[in-house]
Amino acid sequence: VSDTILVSALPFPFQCDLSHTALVVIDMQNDFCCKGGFGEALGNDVSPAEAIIPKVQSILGGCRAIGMMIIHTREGHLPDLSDCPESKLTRSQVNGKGIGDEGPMGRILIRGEYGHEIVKELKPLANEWVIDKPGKGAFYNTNLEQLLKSHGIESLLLTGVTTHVCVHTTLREANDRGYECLVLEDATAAYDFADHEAAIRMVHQQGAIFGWVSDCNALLEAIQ
Ligand code: TIU
Repeated sequence: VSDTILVSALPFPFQCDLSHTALVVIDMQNDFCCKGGFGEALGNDVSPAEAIIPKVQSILGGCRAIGMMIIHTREGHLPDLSDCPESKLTRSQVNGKGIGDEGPMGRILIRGEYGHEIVKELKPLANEWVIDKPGKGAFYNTNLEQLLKSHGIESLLLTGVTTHVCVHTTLREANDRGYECLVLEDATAAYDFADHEAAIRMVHQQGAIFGWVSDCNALLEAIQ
């Protein structure tokens, strides 16, 4: 079955077959989207991440309605930190607090803690996939590639936070593996808008060097 759509995008329209496309919602966790989490511990204002929750919600709704494969990712570590490189642990320490330390939402970036959970508005449904990743990219030390291959996925719709860190790393890893990626500009965010803007430009420059950029309205219009 071919269910090809064309989405208005930069640098030119994005084409995909919906039956071979997955929505990826990256790291929409309390730790990154709410006050008191890892994002704030690193010295950021997390409000831009919080602000995209309704946008991601609308995309989730649209993709759920057509039965698209949905994958949520979470950045985080085992309670004993055995999957966290010393380098990451050391550089997560800003103002005396970092990964594994007690924060207002439990131990920062630790699996099982409240801060590590996906925000309640975007809670994964039982039939959706959740990828726990120790790195910024969703492919490193996870079974994501195997999951995509076994479901015949060729194209990815990317949403979540932060645009220049985990979204970009995942995008680059996916692009190198041959996936066609569409980033939804208004369903992604960085703590500093300049980082978001630059990251978005880097996606579609040089003839879609990493992929395409579109927005929620254009995607919803194309899939409805
Ligand atoms: N710090 C920052 O911008 N992001 C992260 O550490 N992780 C994600 O982007 N998820």
